[in-house]
Amino acid sequence: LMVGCSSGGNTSAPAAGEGGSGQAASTDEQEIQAKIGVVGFLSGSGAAYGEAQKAGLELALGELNEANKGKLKIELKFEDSAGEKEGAINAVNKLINQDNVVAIIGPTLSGEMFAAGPVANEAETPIFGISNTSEGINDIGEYVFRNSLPESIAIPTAMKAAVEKNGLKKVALIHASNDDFSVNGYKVMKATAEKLGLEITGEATFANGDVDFSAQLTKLKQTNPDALLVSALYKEGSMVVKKARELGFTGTILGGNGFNNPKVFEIAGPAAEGLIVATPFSPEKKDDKVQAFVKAFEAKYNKKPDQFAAQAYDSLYIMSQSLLAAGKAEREELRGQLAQLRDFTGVSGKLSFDEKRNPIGDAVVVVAKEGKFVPFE
Ligand code: MET
Repeated sequence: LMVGCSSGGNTSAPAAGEGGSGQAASTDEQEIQAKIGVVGFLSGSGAAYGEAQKAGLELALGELNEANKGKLKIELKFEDSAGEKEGAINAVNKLINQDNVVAIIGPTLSGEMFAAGPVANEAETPIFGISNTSEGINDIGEYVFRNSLPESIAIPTAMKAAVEKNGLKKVALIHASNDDFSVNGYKVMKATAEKLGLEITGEATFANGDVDFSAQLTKLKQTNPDALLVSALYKEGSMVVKKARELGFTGTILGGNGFNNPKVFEIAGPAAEGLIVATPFSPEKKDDKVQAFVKAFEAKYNKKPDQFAAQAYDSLYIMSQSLLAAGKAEREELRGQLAQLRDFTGVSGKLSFDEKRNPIGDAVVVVAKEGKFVPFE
């Protein structure tokens, strides 16, 4: 295993782990140099998730390096996993062994974290999920953290609201069977439907990469549900929504975390109207911190941030706070500080962490209206 020690290798600060004693000079006043790796779904069918995350991280990076001048300088090293387990494993290995990062943010998908998290955990390097919403992420090991609200909190919130306001009694479920996140979301949807006493009229699956959903949706429509519950990533999920409307389904459509990206409106077009999802972040929230973030994000990127940008932004603030508390950029000390996090208020809301480092927080329910998500009320 590599030494659990890191400082920016290409800065003027003494670089640990590159020969010599590996010890940074211990002048109290010295600026901490922290190199953090990021593994994101930056190309391929879910690239908009990774792009949003990169944008949120880079905005936070600029703000933090300015605010912490003389105390802490963070450098981010981005790696593209293309949403593939293999890609995530390779990226994590490279960041840990070649780039000698102090911690890793990402990867984007829960399935990628299930594959690459154990690698980081084994190498005793903190790895911090910013969008992994499946059950079981933190069970990978004690070096694994996340600030993303699990589906088990978000989906029931959305379903309860939809049942109350739209009077649902019968639901049909469809999900991507080859994606860990989509499978977990489907399980939560099914368990919640049972708990709420809803009748399940039918179920269907598809695979990521599919483009034709007519057979499944025709069959589900014939079971006459009040609502269609969709657990998928944005690309396939948006095509499912579009097709369901084309086939004449007029009931409620409710989706999981995968739909929290503006790509939904590009792909589904007007068919997105009425789509219900839960999210821990809404750029419309009347909160000073949220509005300051939205303003800074719009100034830099000329668009509004989505949930993925917000959680990415918050994660770097958590890293910065923990690195400053640790007083050095070392993996073990950083892990210790991250593990002590009990609550954190960021732009994606107030989070508490349970004894397994799982975030607990509130989701807001939003509905698609004229090309954007607005509060469902
Ligand atoms: N929430 C997803 C997951 O946990 C990733 C981002 S959007 C679908 O895999």
